[in-house]
Amino acid sequence: MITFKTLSSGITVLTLSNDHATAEVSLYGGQVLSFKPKNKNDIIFVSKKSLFTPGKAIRGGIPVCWPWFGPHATEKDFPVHGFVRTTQWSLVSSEENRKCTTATLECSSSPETEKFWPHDFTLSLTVSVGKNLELKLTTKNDDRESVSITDAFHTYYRISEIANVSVKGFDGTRYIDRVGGRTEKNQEGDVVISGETDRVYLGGKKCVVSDLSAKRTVTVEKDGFPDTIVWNPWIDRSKAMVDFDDDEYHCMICVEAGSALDNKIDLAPGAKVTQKMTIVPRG
Ligand code: TA6
Repeated sequence: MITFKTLSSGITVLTLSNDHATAEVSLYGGQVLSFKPKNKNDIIFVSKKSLFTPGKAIRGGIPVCWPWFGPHATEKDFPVHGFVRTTQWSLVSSEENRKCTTATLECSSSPETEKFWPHDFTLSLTVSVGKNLELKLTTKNDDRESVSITDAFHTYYRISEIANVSVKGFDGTRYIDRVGGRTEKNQEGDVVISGETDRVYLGGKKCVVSDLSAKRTVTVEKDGFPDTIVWNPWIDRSKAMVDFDDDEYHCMICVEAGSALDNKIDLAPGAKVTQKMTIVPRG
């Protein structure tokens, strides 16, 4: 079943529910805000201080970073992580079967998006809710010129306590450490967080976010996203964010499926690409 609600800010949120799970998706930003497997706690984190204000990105959920990841390459004043997380999307189709409930959202070029990116495009996001949560992002280049994009599903996971969480699957993987510059390093063992962390892991098909005290694991599978970004703001960066509570770094970790930094995707006129991420909860 799919139902709609409108928040006081005017933001419309879809609720997709079935026998397996319930999820919420905001049309503003095309952003998943919640995924609760039946009788379980939410897997997804949204800050209690998130602004939910048009013009500002929602702090939490699964923001879609597109058509660039991180700061714009040349324009300092352009929005970090692109502009579709502050764009209004529309629901274009939905479907339901025994296994899942699916909604497809779309946004496309407009005079507003052309201020930041002078290209015609159609971006569609398919969210399927069942035992797993599956997201598919299809970029179609409607322009007469070739375009290059970087992107990510900037997923915020709700966790019991950062000290009890590790991310498995990157032992021996090279990564770019973005804290205090940009240095390439090698991961040894599981990823554990004990300070500000902002890393782009280069490669790997899947990883597992393991939450010991919640006795829960979340496997993140991906296709078409060569990178995985792991982010926790820790103490000072948390304090610096107006839309994030000072202590919330304890109960979130971002593990993002991305095509970031130098992993640009080139699209000829008329070409399209589909990238996929599946979240598989256990426990
Ligand atoms: O994905 C990690 C990151 O790029 C960090 O550098 C950090 O700033 C974070 O995203 C959040 O970005 P935002 O623009 O949402 O504040």
